[in-house]
Amino acid sequence: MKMSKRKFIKALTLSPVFILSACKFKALGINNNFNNNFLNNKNFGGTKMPFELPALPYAKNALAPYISENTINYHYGKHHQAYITNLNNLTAGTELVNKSLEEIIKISAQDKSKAGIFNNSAQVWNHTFYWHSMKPNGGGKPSGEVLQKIEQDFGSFENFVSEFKNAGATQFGSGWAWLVLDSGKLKVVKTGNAETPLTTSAKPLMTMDVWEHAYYLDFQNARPNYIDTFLNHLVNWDFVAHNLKN
Ligand code: MN3
Repeated sequence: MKMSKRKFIKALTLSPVFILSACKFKALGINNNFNNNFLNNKNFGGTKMPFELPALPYAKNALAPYISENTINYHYGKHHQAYITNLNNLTAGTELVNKSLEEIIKISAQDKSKAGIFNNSAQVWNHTFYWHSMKPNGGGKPSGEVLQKIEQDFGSFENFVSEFKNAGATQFGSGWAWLVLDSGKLKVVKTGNAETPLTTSAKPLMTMDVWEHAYYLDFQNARPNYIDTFLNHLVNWDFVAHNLKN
């Protein structure tokens, strides 16, 4: 489990060359290869500070009309970037220099004096994970092993949908809804603010940002419409399948 998270962290920044080859895979319709190559690629850095805003796995307008380019410009370009800038500023010259993002999250989670570092490092990780939890033409019912596992652990896909919707809708204020693997079983959990399952025994499989900045420009205050849209049109089940296996 530790290795797979590390692999993911190593995938936080994409080289332009890799984006091109990823697009080629996508054009060929080899989505699984695309994901595996992306997530397993160890040849790019970004695991240690100064951290950089990782490339999006799709164009900024690729999730439209469900999530607009305008939302991505603010959410990715401003909010995600701000967490990265804050994290670099807060850790510069401290003992956390040269720690990986995941190490910084785990260390700062246990130290109340490092709350600012925790909030920003976890938000960097959570957002990168969120961008990968979506894809153009995503959503709907998964197939294969993911569907089988969901039906096994939730009773039915409809039960999963209902639990996930409920988690997103009832997270009071800002936070996240997650599909995680905990002791071999799929579970839906919600976390407040920057909290992340990374600091628990559960392995994150996909996440949905329910901070207002994730949906306000496109859905105003209608969080339930955003949640429905996420489930029906955006979830990247290939990413879930990959995380489940690795
Ligand atoms: Mn956000």
